Amino acid sequence: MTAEQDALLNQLRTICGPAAVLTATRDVEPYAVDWKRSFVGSPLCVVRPSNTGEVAAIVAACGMHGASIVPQGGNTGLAGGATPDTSSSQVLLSLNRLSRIRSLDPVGMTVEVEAGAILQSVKEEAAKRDRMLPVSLAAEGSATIGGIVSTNAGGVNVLRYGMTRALVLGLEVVLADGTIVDGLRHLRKDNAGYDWKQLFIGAEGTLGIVTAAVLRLVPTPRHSVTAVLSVAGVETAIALYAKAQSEIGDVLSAFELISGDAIALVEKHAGLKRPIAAGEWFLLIEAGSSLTGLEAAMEALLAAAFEEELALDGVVAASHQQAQSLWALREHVTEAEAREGRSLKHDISVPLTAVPSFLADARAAVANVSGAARLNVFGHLGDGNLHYNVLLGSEDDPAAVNRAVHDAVVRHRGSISAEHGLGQYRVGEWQRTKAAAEQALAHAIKQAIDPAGLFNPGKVLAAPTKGGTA
Ligand code: 2HG
Ligand code: ZN
Repeated sequence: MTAEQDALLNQLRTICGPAAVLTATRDVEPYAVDWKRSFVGSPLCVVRPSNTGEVAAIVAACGMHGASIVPQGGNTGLAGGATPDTSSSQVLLSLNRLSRIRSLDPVGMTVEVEAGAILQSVKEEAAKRDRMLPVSLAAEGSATIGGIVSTNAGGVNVLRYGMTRALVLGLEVVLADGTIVDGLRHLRKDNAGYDWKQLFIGAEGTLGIVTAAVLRLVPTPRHSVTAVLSVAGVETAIALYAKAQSEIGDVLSAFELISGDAIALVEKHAGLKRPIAAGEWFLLIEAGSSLTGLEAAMEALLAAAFEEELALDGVVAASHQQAQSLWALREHVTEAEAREGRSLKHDISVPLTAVPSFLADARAAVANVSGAARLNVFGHLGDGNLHYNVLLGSEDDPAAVNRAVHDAVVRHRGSISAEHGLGQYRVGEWQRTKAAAEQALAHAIKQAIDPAGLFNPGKVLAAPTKGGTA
């Protein structure tokens, strides 16, 4: 350890108290590895401030001593955005102790909450006041507000409520020089100048530290209904989606796609059983409303789907418990995939109507570069967002498979990261596939806000190449 690093550690201990600065290997390890154990880092220390003032002082101290900062919330990300590098020189800033719900207004329908608050606990607080924070993720028991804002998290209800960005009304952030910017306004309408908070949403901690947010709440739907259908092909799934939009579009809250192979993995590893006869694809459809009559509307949709031979089989949940067990099939796919073996994640989106041709194109492209790869495809069909995951054979080259899938995405004018972000995992592919002018814009923003590269270096942005940015 250098004398400069030693001086920094002492300063951090003075700012937050010695107990909030972790350096012992066993204390640091849980923060240094992502949950899937795909990324392993080694920070100088983990620092756990308890308020925004301490965060600001930490940032200023790190700036002074030239130590870069990796912010972390619940450590549930899938792109390595919150994992430090292996240089043993970065400060891992855990926001977990900033976990207060500062206020909750059920009439104005807003909540002001600190970055380290767990998504599920904020949802539970809102539910007590008959309000809902409509971000639904399998990881919501650990994911934090700062994390979902910083990654612009998606989830299964984006179809109705939008990505996290659509819910953020105000932010408090700490800038690279330690300035605290208080933008915690509870306003639905605010056109007084540039909407700077948008820059920090989805920036994955590369521009500043989000310490608190004001989020929009919605009324809790009093009634909800869940159905699972099986269909023969993805074209049929899309036809069914269009029909669902026409019939129940204003109450539709999820329209998820799960391949028959993914369901088979869930049956194998999670011990769950498919509730209906198999097709090539399964659809999980949910609707919610404060008005009654949802069940009848969903039954009518299913009846029409059978009549028009769009669906092979289907079931509408008869109880809340049954709805939960239908959702369990979907929620266990990630875990089942991890248990099956080495997998390569692709979080892609294409225009909805391009999904069938993307699937055919990507399948051929993957087969071309790999002998033994198997596909595990599922996702948020209504959003055009597929988790096009590939279970690799022992001889398969992950980089070649990555490129094959992403090239198919580019051919369909899609995105190589729909909801998980770039983190460190997709930086190289971002650099390879993103237009030069867009990369230049991203670097100009970084340069303007964090010129010394203090925040989360190596994430989101690749270093500019000589003489240009692409
Ligand atoms: C989901 O939709 C998550 O369940 C995880 O975004 C996706 O495991 C994945 O690839
Ligand atoms: Zn997802």
